Amino acid sequence: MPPLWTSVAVSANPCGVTPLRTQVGIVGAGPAGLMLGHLLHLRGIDSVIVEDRSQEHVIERVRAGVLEQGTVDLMREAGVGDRLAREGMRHEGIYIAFRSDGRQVRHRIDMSGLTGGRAITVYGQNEVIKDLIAARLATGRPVVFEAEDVRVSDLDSEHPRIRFSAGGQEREIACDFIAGCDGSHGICRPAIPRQHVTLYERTYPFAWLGILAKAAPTSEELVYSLHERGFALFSMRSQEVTRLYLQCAPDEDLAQWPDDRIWSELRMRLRTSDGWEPNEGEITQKAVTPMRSAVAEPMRYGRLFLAGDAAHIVPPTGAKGLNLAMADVWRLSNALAAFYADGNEHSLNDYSARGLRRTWRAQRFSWWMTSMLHRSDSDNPFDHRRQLAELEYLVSSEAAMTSLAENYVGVELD
Ligand code: RFL
Ligand code: PHB
Repeated sequence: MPPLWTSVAVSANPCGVTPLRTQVGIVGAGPAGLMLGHLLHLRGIDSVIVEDRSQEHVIERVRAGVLEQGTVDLMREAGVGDRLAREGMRHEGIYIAFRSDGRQVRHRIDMSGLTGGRAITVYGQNEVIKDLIAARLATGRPVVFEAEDVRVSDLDSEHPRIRFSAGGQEREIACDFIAGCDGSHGICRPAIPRQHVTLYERTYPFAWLGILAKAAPTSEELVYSLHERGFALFSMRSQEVTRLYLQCAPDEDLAQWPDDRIWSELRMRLRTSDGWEPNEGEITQKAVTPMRSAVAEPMRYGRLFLAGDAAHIVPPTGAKGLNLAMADVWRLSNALAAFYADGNEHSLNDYSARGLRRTWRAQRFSWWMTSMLHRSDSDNPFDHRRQLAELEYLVSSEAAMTSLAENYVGVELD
């Protein structure tokens, strides 16, 4: 039988720290950790979320913008989709721009038409986080921000533990399970003994310089552009805020990028022959994001389950990271619910294999989008011609556009 949950403290351990008990200890309050806590709450399963940064920091971090249909549906069904329904911007197509017959041309891919009506929604990750924190606080279930020195142990026992200090006091939580939702630089994956996990990795020889600007978007849909000076992406956050990215060097020094230089480079890379270009405005945020692919196999060790960026990183060109994180925690919450219902471990045992199938599909797509749309110093003129030929084929073949569209809007949660 699964162990019974008790909210009272159990006996002190030899170190003198009185452990709390929970069913699922969650490390990390990003989209994965917060959504998992919420989905478990809906199933009546208790959790404690332990996050090492402040609540403000977690909310302010500027990241993803594109939610797949499955993520939007999941948020709605979980009761955290009201603001998303009101403020999210549904996009039924994207543009791909590249040089064709001597001109930079934008081509629309009708994603909804090619996928039986599926679409993506543009809604900032900050907004997702705000909605999930509000939902967590409303449940009264615990979430600890600014936890220091977070550690996990006893992962292959029936009671894995999370330890940390808060307010100068050492804390310990005895759990039935731990969910490692602590992102790519967290402590959970490194806590798995080396011989029990394999990391498959690839780094790219470029990065993205991303900005947020107070400027009304000039296109209703995203524009992914390959220019001879490198990749650029036009996106948005609202009717007043544009989000833009430029391919840059992985060690790019932001000090070398005053606002004028950023706008001039964006204009050059994004302007198309029909006269389209982004509006300019005050830049309110600038950051460089390195590009990396990584997959940890398996996504489980004993009673530790990895979810989201803790298990896999994708380059942002495919807009898949947050969506993969949501798919992981949906699957994990279902598996934990099945376990607590009747002790059935089948879905828990299947969690990693099913997650890895989805992850590798997203890895392939993200790698393909990245290599098709970026310039690399090691490329020669042959590679440039091949890239353009690939793009020409993409926008002239319904089969090729359908392949992009069905991967971009995302496959159903499975
Ligand atoms: P997160 O968001 O990194 O959250 C992990 C949380 O764990 C905390 N943490 C710890 N807590 C306790 N103890 C420790 N020792 C800890 N170490 C870390 C962290 O502070 C943090 O709060 O991972 P999660 O939840 O798996 O979510 C993943 C997503 O954040 C990520 O995949 C996306 O942002 C990726 N991504 C995109 N994904 C999309 O699906 N669509 C997009 O359009 C998209 N665009 C993007 C992106 C990522 C970007 N950057 C900056 C990497 C655009 C960019 C520029
Ligand atoms: C974003 O709006 O931040 C965004 C959009 C598309 C991507 C990545 C990021 O592929």
